[in-house]
Amino acid sequence: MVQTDSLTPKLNAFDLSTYLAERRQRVEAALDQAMPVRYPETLYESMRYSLLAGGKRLRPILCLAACELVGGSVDLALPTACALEMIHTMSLIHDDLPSMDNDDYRRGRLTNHKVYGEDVAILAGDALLTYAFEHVARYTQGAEPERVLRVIAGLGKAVGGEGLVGGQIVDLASEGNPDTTLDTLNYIHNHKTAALLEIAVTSGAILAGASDDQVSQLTDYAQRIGLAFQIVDDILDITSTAETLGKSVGKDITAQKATYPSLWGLEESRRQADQLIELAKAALAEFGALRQPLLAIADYIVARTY
Ligand code: GRG
Repeated sequence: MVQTDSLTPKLNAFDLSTYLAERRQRVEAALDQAMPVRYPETLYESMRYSLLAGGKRLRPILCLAACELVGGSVDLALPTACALEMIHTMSLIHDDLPSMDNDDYRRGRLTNHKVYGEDVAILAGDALLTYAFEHVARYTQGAEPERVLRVIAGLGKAVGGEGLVGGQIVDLASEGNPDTTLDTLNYIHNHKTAALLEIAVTSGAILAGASDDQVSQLTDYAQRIGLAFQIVDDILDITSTAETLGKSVGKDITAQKATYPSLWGLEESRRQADQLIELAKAALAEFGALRQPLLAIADYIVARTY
């Protein structure tokens, strides 16, 4: 048991689905406003096609929750929250390309390159990625410039060779290799999945003026939910359906990809994910009642069905 303090009844009463629905709405509206169609229209239509295609909006919601946890406002972190979703969407567009995972469906609709062609999809990803940085720099208001710089540096690290790109290249190199080790699998997903979740959480806190100790506790929280998120993703690829996930299923087995279930089996994978979530929640022990959303989101990550 992690939650044994006097806050437990209040924390249990937290209504996560209302919270997520309200936050999603706020993020959707901000994304819609941030990315109007302009010339050259095909590019912007392609960017909006994927950016406004739904999705859980987990990264922006985590960013806003971490900002509020440390005493900041939603408005303070909203540009960074939008930038995180732009970066995440870019990574999905590029991940789905024929030269990467070669997927036809994402978020319940045809992938970007299936609709706009590979050339436009690559450029839409590039434009989303670069605009994300511009958006943070141009529209963040009320934060000390040094904090904004830290956020921009952190976003760059999370995307590049020490983040998404590093994880993706090791993932591609491991495809079809039956000897992929747990260390390699952890490397892939700490970079491909956990790195962006980590900067999502820490960026919100940094903007609100979190201390080094607080950032370090939130980093522990984010790395643990990040790995748990990926373990659940691997499980759902086996146990769920394309209709529920809005993307192809069973691809990991077809591509002979090492996954957590392929190394541990389904039951042990679930146990490991649960254990990581308990450790993630424990990392927030020193925060007060405002940690409710982050605790509930951690539970949601292992309970999710899509
Ligand atoms: C070009 C800079 C650059 C990077 C691209 C393609 C790539 C490098 C990295 C792949 C990263 C990737 C797609 C990781 C998978 C992360 C993951 C678990 C995605 C699913 O996230 P959800 O479930 O999706 O939050 P929704 O649709 O709900 O947002």
